[in-house]
Amino acid sequence: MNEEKRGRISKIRKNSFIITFEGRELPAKPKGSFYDAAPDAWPVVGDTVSFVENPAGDSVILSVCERKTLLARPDQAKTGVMQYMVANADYCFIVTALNEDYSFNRIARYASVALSGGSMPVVILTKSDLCNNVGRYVREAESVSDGVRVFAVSAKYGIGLDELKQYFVPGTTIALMGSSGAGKSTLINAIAGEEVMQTGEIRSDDGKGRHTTTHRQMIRLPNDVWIIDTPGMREIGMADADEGIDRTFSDILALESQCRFRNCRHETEPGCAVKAAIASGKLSKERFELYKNLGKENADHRARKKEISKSVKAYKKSKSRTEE
Ligand SMILES: Nc1nc2c(ncn2[C@@H]2O[C@H](COP(=O)(O)OP(=O)(O)OP(=O)(O)O)[C@@H](O)[C@H]2O)c(=O)[nH]1
Ligand SMILES: [Mg+2]
Repeated sequence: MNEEKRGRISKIRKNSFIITFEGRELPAKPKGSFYDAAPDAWPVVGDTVSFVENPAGDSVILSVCERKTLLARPDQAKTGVMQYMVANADYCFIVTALNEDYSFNRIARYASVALSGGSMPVVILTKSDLCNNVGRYVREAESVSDGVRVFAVSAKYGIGLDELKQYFVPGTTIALMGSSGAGKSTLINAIAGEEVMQTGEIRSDDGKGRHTTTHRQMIRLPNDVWIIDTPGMREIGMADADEGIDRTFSDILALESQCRFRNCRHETEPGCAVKAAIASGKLSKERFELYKNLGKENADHRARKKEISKSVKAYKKSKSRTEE
C-alpha cells in the first residue's frame, strides 16, 4: 500500500500538484522537508518524482528524481530570484508567429535560456498562412545561431507539421514557449489531432494574445511523446545564462579567440577579429550588439543577486544582534 512509486508532475496550481501515473492524474503535496529546501529543489512540471499514493486524498511527493534539463528565467520583478519553469524537456520549441510577434531578439533570448538549461532549441514560426515572405524569416531566424533549426508551419491549415515528426520519438519531452497568442496551444492541438488545449483569439488592435493558457501543463500523446504547454511570456530576461549565450553565439566566441589581444573589447584595438568580421559582412553588427546586450543583462543580474544576498545577510546579522 505504502510502496514508493514514480510518476511525472503534469500540472501545478499554487501548492497543489498533479502527478501523472499510469494514465491517472493524482493530486499530491510535497512532503514537509521541501519547505526547507532550495527553490530549485521543488518539483516543477515535467519532473519525475517518487511518491506514496493516497487513494483517499493527496499523495505525498517524497523526492524529485535527477533532472536531465531545467529551464529557468529571472522573475519579472527583478528581485534576483529565479523562476524554474519546466524540467526534463529534451526540446524547447520556441514558438513565434509570423506577424507582429516575430522578433529576432526574442528568439535569441529563448535559445540562450534553452541551451543554458540543457534543452535543444527548435524555432517554430507559426501562422505561415499570414505571411507572404516566409523564406526570409526562416533564413533570418536560422542566423540567430548555428545551434537552432527553424521550421515554418501553419497549424490552421496543417502546413509544415510533417517535418516536426522527427522530434516525436517515444519518450521525448517537448516544451513549447513563446508570447501569448503565438499559437502554442493551437499547434499542440494540431499535433495531437484533437482539441486537448484551450485556445483564444488574439486582440485585433495589436495582435497580442489574451493569456488563454494560464498554467504549465504536460500531456502524454498516444505515441508516448510528452508535450508541455506554457502560458505566454511577456518577457524573457537573461540570468544564469552564460552557457546558453556562449553556445547561441559560439561563432562570435570563436572570433574573439582570434583577436590579437586577449582582453580585446572590440572597440578600437588593432587586430580585432570581431571588427574585421563585421567589416567584411561575415558577422552582422546587430547580432554582435545583441550578444553584448544579453551578456550585459546576464552580468547585471549576477551583480544584483550578489547585492541582494549581501543586504539580506547584513539584515539577518543586525536582527540577530538586536535579539541578543
Ligand atoms: N492564421 C492562423 N492563426 C493561427 C494559427 N495558429 C494559431 N492561430 C490563432 O492564433 C490565436 C492564438 O492561438 P493560441 O494557440 O491560443 O495561442 P497561445 O500561444 O497558446 O497563447 P497563450 O495561451 O495566451 O499563451 C488563435 O485565434 C488561433 O486560432 C495559424 O497557424 N494560422
Ligand atoms: Mg495557449
